[in-house]
Amino acid sequence: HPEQQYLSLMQQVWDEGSERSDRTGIGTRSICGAMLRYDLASGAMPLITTKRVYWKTATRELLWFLTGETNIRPLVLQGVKIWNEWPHARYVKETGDEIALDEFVTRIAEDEDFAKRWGDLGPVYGKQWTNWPTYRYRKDGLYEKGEGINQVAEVVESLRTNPGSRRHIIEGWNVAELDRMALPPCHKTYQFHVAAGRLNCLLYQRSCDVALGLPFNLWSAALLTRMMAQQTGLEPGELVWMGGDVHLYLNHRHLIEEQLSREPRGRPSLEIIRTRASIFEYEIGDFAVRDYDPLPPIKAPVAV
Ligand code: UFP
Repeated sequence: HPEQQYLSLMQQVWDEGSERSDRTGIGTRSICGAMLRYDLASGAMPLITTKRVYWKTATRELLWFLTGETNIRPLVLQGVKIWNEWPHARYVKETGDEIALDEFVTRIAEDEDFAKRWGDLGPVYGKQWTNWPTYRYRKDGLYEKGEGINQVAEVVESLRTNPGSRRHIIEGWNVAELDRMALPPCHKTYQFHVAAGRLNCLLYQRSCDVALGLPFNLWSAALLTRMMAQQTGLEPGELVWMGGDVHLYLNHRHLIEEQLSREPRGRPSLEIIRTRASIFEYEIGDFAVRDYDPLPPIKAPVAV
């Protein structure tokens, strides 16, 4: 079963990873470098079945990236909670107001001005993907702001007009703006590759929480590949995932032991019910997952 690769990676990191202290203070076991390969032919998706993965949440997040939005409000209004901790922590730190997370999130939903002031994550994925800032140098040696670059639109265009190119890249790691981002991009580089009418995608993820992050990241990368394939008239090919710092948090032991005792079941697939005129126009209802009958979710705390 293709999911065995994921489970083997989890086992390997847990058995062989070096124990290290990390930014969050929790501690991890970590290895440097790993690769997973998933064939996306016939709609197959790397959707983990040994615990329930909330693919709709991940899908809403990807669609939010594609809108270029970096404020959490549109996610909050859809009940997506994954980015809430960061703006909340910043608010508490900068104002000294010890408001509870739930209450903060309610204010983001109800008060548009408050959301504008406190809901933004800085120039994260959405901004870099669709509006990478540029600068125009002038004769006097100074420079001014140029037009932003929509990398996603450019890659769709280059896949259509120049499929053999080795430059189909979407990059999130804008070195000059890292310090303004709530979290520097984890899934930082996507490279697309066309061969035999199929669209392959390689994702380089610099930092990977194998237990909680990776199931989400695999789904999203495969979904993006499927959308790109539909937009460019190509068949879905392979998803190649590469991890840099690949780790498990020490407080995820119960999750890891439970999940490694489970067997993958069934072959989930994705049907894109509707073709949209551009990659920026898909909606959550355009996606239907078939044959997904996962084992129950396993709760564990996210390291922030
Ligand atoms: N993380 C992921 N995938 C993501 C994401 C975060 O695995 O898409 F946004 C994990 C990796 C790491 C932490 O455990 O979140 C980010 O911390 P750092 O920036 O210190 O690598």
